Amino acid sequence: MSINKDFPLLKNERLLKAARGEKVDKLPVWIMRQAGRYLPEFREYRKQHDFFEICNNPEYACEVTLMPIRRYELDAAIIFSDILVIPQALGLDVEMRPGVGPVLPEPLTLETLSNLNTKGTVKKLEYVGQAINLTRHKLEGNVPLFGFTGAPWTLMGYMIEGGGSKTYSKAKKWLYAHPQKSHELLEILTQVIIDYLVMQIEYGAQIVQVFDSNAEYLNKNLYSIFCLPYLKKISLEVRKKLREKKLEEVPMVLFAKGGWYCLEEQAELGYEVLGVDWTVEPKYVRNILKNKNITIQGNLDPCALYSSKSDLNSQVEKMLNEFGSDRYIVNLGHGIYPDAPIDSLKTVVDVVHSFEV
Ligand code: 1CP
Repeated sequence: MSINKDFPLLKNERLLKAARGEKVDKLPVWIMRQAGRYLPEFREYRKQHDFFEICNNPEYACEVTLMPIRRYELDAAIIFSDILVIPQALGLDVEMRPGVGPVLPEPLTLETLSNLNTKGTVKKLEYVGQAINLTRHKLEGNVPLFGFTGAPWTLMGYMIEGGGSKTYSKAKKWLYAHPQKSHELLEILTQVIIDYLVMQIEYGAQIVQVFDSNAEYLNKNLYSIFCLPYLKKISLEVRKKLREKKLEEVPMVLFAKGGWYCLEEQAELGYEVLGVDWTVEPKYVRNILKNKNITIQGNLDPCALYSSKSDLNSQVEKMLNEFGSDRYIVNLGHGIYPDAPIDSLKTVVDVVHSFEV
């Protein structure tokens, strides 16, 4: 499959500038899960198409990616896909059940670990690259396009639990009882993630985010052993491979949800941007990360969108004042909920863009 690299000129560089630590005219804002069920047009589209059918078809994925961009003045698009396409490409079945979320009917076990299909995995994910390539063109340079992946530990969690979980105790059991097997799995995932991100960038992703949504179930000790080394390898190897392929480097974002217990360590992993959730105070974050050359992304509570317009206004303003406009990308502290009022997002974007930097 050929890659059309004759990309349109980027007209809004605000987000990439903030990621690189350069001055911006206005604060950049995007929203995790901005292409999702809170949008009536997305719900309508989902009536006609299965979740993974959208992911698999570059034209469908592109259409859904553009939905929030047409409706709001967001400063970035994020390609429509899911972190679970990696376990799928490794040979596990993943179903998206309405009202439940992702389900892996046959979760990974110690016995089936060696059955994972590790050959040609990224080739199987090239449809994501094609969706990225098409979308980058269709965006006409209006905003940059995010690629993304799940982090090794977060993917390991879904693969072993067979879906979302309240405790991730089955996956954590591996960490305590089977550390060698855990490392084996994390290493397999890390290798796929590296090549997957490089592929996304080659096809046109202008920035990439690593979602470690399940960091909150670990602690500093476990995160140091089972996450930090792999996250570092990902940032180093992606950049090395980009240089080897003579591709331009892009900023990398790490969002370790609930990973406040090792924020300082995250700053040493080679990511330009660190995402934080709403449970940490902006001042705490800025203080831990001062002089580290790190851009912060976050961290409005997704539930703040249920506030009245004037309350939401003041909460966003307070957050902007506390983070300050230096090296800051505005986002929620996690993905937007399906029942979020659609007007609230406009309020957030308006407050952010009228904030004096
Ligand atoms: O707009 C965007 O942000 C792009 C699309 C996107 C992204 C970045 C989707 C579409 N999923 C993701 C990432 C993703 N998927 C993460 C990391 C971010 C996060 O922590 O929220 C995770 C953990 C998943 C796994 C997943 N997929 C869940 C969570 C399950 C659980 O209990 O932990 C769910 C509910 C999904 C389904 C899903 N993915 C995306 C959408 C729009 C949906 C809703 C399903 C539907 O429309 O039927």
